[in-house]
Amino acid sequence: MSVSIPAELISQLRTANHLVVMTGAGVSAESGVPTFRDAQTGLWAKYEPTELATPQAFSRDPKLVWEWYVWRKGKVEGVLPNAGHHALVELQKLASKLTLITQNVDGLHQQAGSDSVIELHGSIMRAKCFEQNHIADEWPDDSQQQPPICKSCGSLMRPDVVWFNESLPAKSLQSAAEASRNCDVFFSIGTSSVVHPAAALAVSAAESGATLVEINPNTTPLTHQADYVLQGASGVILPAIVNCLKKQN
Ligand code: BV8
Repeated sequence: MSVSIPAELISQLRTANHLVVMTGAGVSAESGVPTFRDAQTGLWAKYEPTELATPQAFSRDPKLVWEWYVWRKGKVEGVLPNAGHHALVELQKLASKLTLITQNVDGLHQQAGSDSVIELHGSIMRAKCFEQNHIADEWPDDSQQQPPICKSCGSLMRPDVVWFNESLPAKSLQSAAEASRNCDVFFSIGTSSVVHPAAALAVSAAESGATLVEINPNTTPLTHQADYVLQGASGVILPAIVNCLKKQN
């Protein structure tokens, strides 16, 4: 499937000093990971993700929320990064500087080989305890009790992700905000651009003078503000951008 990338975008990318890429669940869709707002399947069909991904839901029914994450973690284990993830690794090599920020919790950017990924919403591959944030060295055995108990303090274990109504990791958000204010081109890829404060980063970049590029098969609240709207799948568009950059001028 041939994709045409605007020549002026390619020339901007060639001369850019700093690219920022922010990804959402859409980048993992082509790996077979359901996006965050995809219809939940089976047992989970009757729940809204935003109702389960909260500390209140966990306090109300820790077993239900724990089991939802074990189900989602199972969906991610065994899937592979797709052409979009790999193209971002290539882009990081071609660019003078590229800061990769993700809202995803699936670890697929790291698995593809991207380094220093800023995970704004944590990782479903890690667990920590609810009371004191003790991070577990490995995913805790929950055969005896769901959720399992923290070995350090005895409180309940939970996934190391940022729930709604929880603050994002301060250092990650600060690095992401700093990069967004100081970049030449900001890519918003595979995100519905409705979750804050992540969604505000693209606007901050645009307000700081960056060229804004959106890659998404659908429109989002950001689309009207983007300088380039590349409507399509990231697994197709990102490799096309890398191929254009690899061609000599
Ligand atoms: C906070 C981890 C302070 C958990 C997640 C300002 C305005 C409005 C609301 C707020 C605001 N400030 C704060 C809020 C409240 C809230 C919020 O944003 N609510 C929204 C929903 C209205 N934000 C928070 O609570 C944040 N915390 O602000 O703290 C605070 C402190 C104390 C007390 C109160 C406040 C925390 C937000 C983080 C929540 N955690 N994830 C988990 O995963 O279980 S967010 C969750 O949504 C995922 O991380 C996901 O990544 C993220 C965003 O979703 P997307 O990635 O965009 O995925 P989605 O499915 O929506 O869209 C996929 C897109 O891909 C689509 O556009 C689709 O078209 C596209 N696509 C599909 N296929 C492809 C594709 N694109 C490219 N290629 C393809 N092939």
